Amino acid sequence: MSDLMNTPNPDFRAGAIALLGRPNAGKSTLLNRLVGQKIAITTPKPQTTRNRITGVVHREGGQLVLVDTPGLHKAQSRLHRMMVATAMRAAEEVDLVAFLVDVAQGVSEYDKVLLDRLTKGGRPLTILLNKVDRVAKPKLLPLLLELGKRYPQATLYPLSALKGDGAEGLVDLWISALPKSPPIFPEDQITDVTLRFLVSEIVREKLFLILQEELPYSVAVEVEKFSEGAERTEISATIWVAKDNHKGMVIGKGGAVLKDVGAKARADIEELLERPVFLELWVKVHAGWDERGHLLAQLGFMDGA
Ligand SMILES: Nc1nc2c(ncn2[C@@H]2O[C@H](COP(=O)(O)OP(=O)(O)OP(=O)(O)O)[C@@H](O)[C@H]2O)c(=O)[nH]1
Ligand SMILES: [Mg+2]
Repeated sequence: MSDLMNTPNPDFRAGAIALLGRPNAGKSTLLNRLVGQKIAITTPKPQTTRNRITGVVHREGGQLVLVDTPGLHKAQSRLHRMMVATAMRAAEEVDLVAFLVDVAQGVSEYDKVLLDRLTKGGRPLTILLNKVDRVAKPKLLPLLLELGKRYPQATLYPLSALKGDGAEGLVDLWISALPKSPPIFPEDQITDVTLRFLVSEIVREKLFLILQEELPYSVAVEVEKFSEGAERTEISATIWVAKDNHKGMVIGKGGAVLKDVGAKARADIEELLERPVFLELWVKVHAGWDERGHLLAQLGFMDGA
């Protein structure tokens, strides 16, 4: 290492920022965009993210530790109550809170309840008006005025997480708002999640994209074997479903659905690991897994509900 790299920069800034908002607002898309790599799965379906996922943005003058969270909604099942609790907890453990709003949807009454609560939390708040690529500019103005009036202490920032418009400016804005601090993560680390977790999420993303209606919400994926062979990485994963009749639906006629999930997941996993992958998928029933504490814990959900 050169002397330059060993000399701490006294003006370096670093801190944690939680990404909160309703399901589908674009939190995971923003995380991936700012980190510059896909570490969180994203789908057009709400309630995609189930865990908190940390992504690290490294810049010359600072470091952002972004915490992606499950979408905030009026949760029904135990799993979903745990997801919401995870997100609200994240808001208490960071230096700054970002709340994403889908501008094509506008600000709902529920958004306002959440924003009212977050402004009372005492942390600096950025309201991100996401998906600006989906609306004409003049339509943004009433939203900006309404939010500006109701939350004068918040910073309002329009952007498109998908297209990237405004992304780099946001990084600069956030770095300047964080406390002076040495880097929290080493320069080569972009996330805190394991490869096993990333692999299980890739499989779940394909299930979310391929399965219809409510079915994606009743599946969970657990990687049981992950071994680096000489030629290829061998992975075996279980897809848990909550009901007997779901099993057949996940497998499909002649195994067609599962084959499709497996092929698409394998392609992404090979890209992630940069080597050939053998992927084996099993479908197992665990009645009501999304209500059962021990399986939820086994699948990596904290019991807070
Ligand atoms: N047009 C447009 N679409 C976007 C933008 N940001 C996200 N999306 C899309 O919105 C959908 C939801 O994005 P996600 O990033 O999964 O949303 P999320 O907030 O993480 O959702 P949950 O994990 O369910 O809470 C996906 O289809 C994204 O491609 C944007 O700036 N513009
Ligand atoms: Mg998400």
